[in-house]
Amino acid sequence: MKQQPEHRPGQRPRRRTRPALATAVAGSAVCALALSACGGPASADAVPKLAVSGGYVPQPPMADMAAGYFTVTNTGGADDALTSVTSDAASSVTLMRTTSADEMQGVTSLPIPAKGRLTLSTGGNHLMLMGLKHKPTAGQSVTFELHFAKSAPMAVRVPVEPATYRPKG
Ligand SMILES: [Cu+2]
Repeated sequence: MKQQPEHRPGQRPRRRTRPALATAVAGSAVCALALSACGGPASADAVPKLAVSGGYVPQPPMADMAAGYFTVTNTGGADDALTSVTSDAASSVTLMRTTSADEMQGVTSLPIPAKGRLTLSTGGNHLMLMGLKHKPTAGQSVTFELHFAKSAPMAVRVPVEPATYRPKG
C-alpha cells in the first residue's frame, strides 16, 4: 500500500510556532477595522464569503494519525484565514503546511485570499488528526469544525474514503 509521504511512520512533523505569521494576521484584522471605522461606508462586498467543498479523510494506514483535506472557496472581497480546526474523531487537529516533498510544519493559520481559495490536498497543505478516538474506516464520516480569522465557525461532515481515493477535477 502506498503511504502518503507526509505520514511516513517514524517521520514526525516539525512543529514550529509562527509568531510572525500570527502577528501579520492580527495586524490585517486591525487594519480592516480601522478602514471600516474611518474610510466611510465599507463596500458590502468587502467581507469574506466562504464555502467548503470536496472534503474527505483518507482511511489511514495507522490507527494513531490521519490526514484531512478540503477546499475553502472565498467569493467575497476580503481575505480570511483558517485559524484552527476541531473534530469529533481526534483529540487534536493541526494545520500543516507542506514545505517540500519531505517536510511539513504546523502553522497557526492558512490564508484564504479574497476571490481565491485555500486548497488542502494530498502532497500539499493538509490537516493532521492525532489522538484518534478510533481508526477512521472507509464508509464512515468525520465532522470538522472550522474556525476563521473573520468569518463565523463552520461545521462540515466529510466522508472517510479508501486510501487510494483521489478527488476528481
Ligand atoms: Cu501530515
